[in-house]
Amino acid sequence: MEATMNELYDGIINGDAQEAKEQVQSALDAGIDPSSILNDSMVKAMAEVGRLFEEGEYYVPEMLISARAMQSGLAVLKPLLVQADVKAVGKVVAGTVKGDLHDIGKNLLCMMLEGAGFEIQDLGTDVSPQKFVDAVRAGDVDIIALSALLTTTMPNMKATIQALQESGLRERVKVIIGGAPVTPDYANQIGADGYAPDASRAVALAKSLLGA
Ligand code: B1M
Repeated sequence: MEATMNELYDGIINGDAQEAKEQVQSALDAGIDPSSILNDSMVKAMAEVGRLFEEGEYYVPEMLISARAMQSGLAVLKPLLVQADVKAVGKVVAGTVKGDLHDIGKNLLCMMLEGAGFEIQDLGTDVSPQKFVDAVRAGDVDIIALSALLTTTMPNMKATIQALQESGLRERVKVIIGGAPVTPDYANQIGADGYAPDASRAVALAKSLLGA
């Protein structure tokens, strides 16, 4: 069990997508809980990749291939995080804000929300405030979920909330925010309805905002 989790961790750090996929499957076959596979091995591996980048041992290409390995492991986990038989609790429009290309946390968020019965419209990465506004105007959206991984792109969360206000749509939706540099204080400061430190707590937050 321990060996599989270590090999998965190493597979992601080494950017070996095939290994990551196989080790997620082995861990599942060994009966390890999907959330433990995710949090105790995969998410930790990505944090280590970040550390290696900070120390100058990894460069952008290494971060990118680790991200690909992470995504290929997540694809194996997805069916277990997403159950098809839960009834719709509300609609969430999710995206990583303008200027920001990090999508692993946002994808995880979408998977978990979907697993909890939310309808998801994923706008992807580098999403402009106007695109969020257009999505709210177009449909029955209950929650806007904004992700940012860079301190330089966090201000685009504020810009998105401002754009919703200027379009007269702010009262129609709840706005939740998250991502590594984001804090509860920042959420208060920019007038978001809530902050969550990880994807599973974002699900609890989304449910509580809708009274579900
Ligand atoms: Co980038 N990167 N990156 N990167 N990258 C970070 C974020 C960084 C912390 C690395 C470091 O220096 N230690 C640093 C940011 C520093 C800062 O601003 N404070 C950084 C940098 C500097 C950069 C570039 C500028 C590098 C360069 O070009 N010189 C560049 C920017 C590109 C851009 O976006 N414009 C860049 C590029 C990239 C890659 C493209 C190579 C790749 C991303 C690939 C992809 O996403 N498809 C990448 C990666 C992989 C990382 C690290 C290593 C890992 C991120 C990750 O996927 N983590 C990251 C280091 C780190 O985070 N420690 C780093 C795993 C994921 C599950 O966690 O996304 O945090 P995370 O999501 C978490 C929570 O944050 C939360 O839930 C998840 C857990 O359940 N969460 C939410 C996220 N969104 C949420 C929304 C919510 C609620 C919770 O509600 C709405």
